[in-house]
Amino acid sequence: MIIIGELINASRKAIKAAIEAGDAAAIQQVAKDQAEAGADYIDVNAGIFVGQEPEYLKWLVETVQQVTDKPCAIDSPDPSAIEAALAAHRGTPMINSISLEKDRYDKLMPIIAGTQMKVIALCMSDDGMPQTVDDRMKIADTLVNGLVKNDIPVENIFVDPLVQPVSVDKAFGTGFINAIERIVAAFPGIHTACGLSNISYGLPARKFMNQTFMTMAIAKGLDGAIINPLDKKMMANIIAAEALAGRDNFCMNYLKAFRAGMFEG
Ligand code: THG
Repeated sequence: MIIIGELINASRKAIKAAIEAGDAAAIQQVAKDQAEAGADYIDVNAGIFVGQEPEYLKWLVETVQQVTDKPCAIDSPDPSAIEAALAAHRGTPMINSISLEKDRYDKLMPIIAGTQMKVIALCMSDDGMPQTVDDRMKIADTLVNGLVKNDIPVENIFVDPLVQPVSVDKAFGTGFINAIERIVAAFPGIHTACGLSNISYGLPARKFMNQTFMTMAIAKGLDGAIINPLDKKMMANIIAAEALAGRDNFCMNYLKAFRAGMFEG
């Protein structure tokens, strides 16, 4: 599982305050904690700051990279904010995300074409949120073909079928899970990703719902997720589910995690 740490997001109170105060140490602590807990990428999102998003996103990238070698997942719907953050990024980041929304697609594609960056392809278009699995597949097909034509290797594409809250519509859980199964079958070598905790929005005991949903998604082939890596039960659950799904030769990762004490407490 490719873990993208979700915690440096300005929609969270402490992060918003740290950005406004220019408190680099506070941001850096959250970056270090997530890297140590097993994050492969550190998501950075300054989306609530309309007008200042490019400047703040760039600052977040610089600030995070001063304390960790883990690359960032640059999280914005605005191609100019992504471009500003990219200019500051060392190494190979993840772009979060491109979608089929015309303006976003047309502006972002030339920035990423021919590069080795990882790219999240979000199943969203100008027609709004996809409703059915077929809607998602249609968008995914157009996005993946467009990215490959622009010399993004299929192994660097992470399709995100969009997790929506199961409290809003009981079909949203299975809709997502079935889309993962179809995407993995349709595009050999592709990766998948999602903002997993959207599933539990509006419900109590969110961590419990998130952990269980993760297990269901792993069974269908999910191999990337934007999550809270400080949730120890979630991290242990991922290790166990991947072994059970046949993605851990001789349960080596599972045994290693056990020896490291991941299943205690
Ligand atoms: N797809 C893609 N990118 C995304 C999303 C997606 N980026 C944004 C969002 N959705 C995913 N990021 C978050 C970040 C924080 C939270 C949820 C989704 C969140 N955090 C808890 C809080 O602030 O209270 C803390 C988590 C915890 O303690 O367990 O809710 O769908 N491509």
